[in-house]
Amino acid sequence: MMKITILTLFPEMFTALQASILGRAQKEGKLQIEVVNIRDYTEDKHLKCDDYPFGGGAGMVMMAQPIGSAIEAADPEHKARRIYLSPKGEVFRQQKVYELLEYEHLMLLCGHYEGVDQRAIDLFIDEELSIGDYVLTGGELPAMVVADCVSRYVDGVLSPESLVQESFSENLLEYPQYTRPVEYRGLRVPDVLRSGNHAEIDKWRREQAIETTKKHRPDLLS
Ligand code: 4FM
Repeated sequence: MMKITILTLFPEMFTALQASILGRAQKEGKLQIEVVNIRDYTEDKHLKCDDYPFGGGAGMVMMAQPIGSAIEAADPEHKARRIYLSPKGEVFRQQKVYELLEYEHLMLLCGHYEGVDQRAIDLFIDEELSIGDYVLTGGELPAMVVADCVSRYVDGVLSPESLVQESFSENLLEYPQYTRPVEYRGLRVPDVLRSGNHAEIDKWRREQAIETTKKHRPDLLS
């Protein structure tokens, strides 16, 4: 059983994640996704969780206290791998998915505003990850991306067949797929795919995968 705890100021954003394919895995007891509202842990009488940045500048900074208290309540013995999602992190790639699968408990901290007080990161976080070079309004979508990628490999979430031939498994992008009908708006399914010759089909797919990779991701070939 894999456990993923998500710490956020916007817990409503995770209702979609609880449904869908991951919802089924949770009902079957293979996966547990726990969403924690950081605001429940503030010691401020007005429930404030952010404040102005020392040194000035735009926006607000998430306070260390509510984050620290929420993390310690959810993982008192520091058994979880504690991850902060932000554009400053190491870029999240498929290899990292396999590394994270070694942990029984993952904790994902979603940042907002102009960032998180650095002391919360220094004291409570094991690693900082970014899902890519763009700036979002918060770490909630990145946390869903990480939770979804990792959950696919949790025993019984997906069929093993769906996991064998996928992008990145051989450092190539996927070949094109077709289903019925044989002709749609003048475009026909390549004859080789209907030939029944599996050696030829494998050869065609490999060639297509190499061509797509050359065109869109030449960095993956070198
Ligand atoms: C933006 C968090 C600014 C903190 C955000 C600051 C993001 C990403 C992201 C929102 N997280 N990969 N890209 N988070 O944009 O992980 Cl200071």
